[in-house]
Amino acid sequence: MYAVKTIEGQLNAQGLKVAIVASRFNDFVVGRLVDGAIDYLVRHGASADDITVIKVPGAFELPVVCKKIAGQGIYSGIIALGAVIRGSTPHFDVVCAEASKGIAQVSLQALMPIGFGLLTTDNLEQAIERAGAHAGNKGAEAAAAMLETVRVMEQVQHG
Ligand code: INI
Repeated sequence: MYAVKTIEGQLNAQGLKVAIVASRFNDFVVGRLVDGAIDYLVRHGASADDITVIKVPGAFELPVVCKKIAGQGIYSGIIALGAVIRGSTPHFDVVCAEASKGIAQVSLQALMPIGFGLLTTDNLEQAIERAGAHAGNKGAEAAAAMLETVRVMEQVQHG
């Protein structure tokens, strides 16, 4: 194979200040995503003192708070967590689309890695599966993605 330069992020969270922005709507599920994200970060070297959980009413409010804190220069990364469940949400598509688009926009505008842990499921059972049951914990996965991206961005900044 060719010897090419490869840049990869190490999954080391030591010294990282992280904000977890989490919706209170469907807190039964989102609380487990928050726990999964914190557990992942601490097991990868973060100090619990460096993790701040910020609660917002619902998924729709995630982007604006992410935007506010992304511009403050305090956090190296953000994890956005929520759960939109179709069964209980007449405006499911609107909430999902606006939350997803908004988070993506903030991430790009602020050049801030945001782990995307917004569950969008047809029913509560599917949400629970993704919040620490059969299908893993999407909060932990969002934390892992944020961490890897933070570490990649540190390296691409310096060539
Ligand atoms: N917010 C959620 O995070 N999940 C949902 O399933 C949900 N439902 O069912 O409507 C939901 N709605 C609230 C929305 O995010 C806003 O908080 C609300 O519209 C006020 O702006």
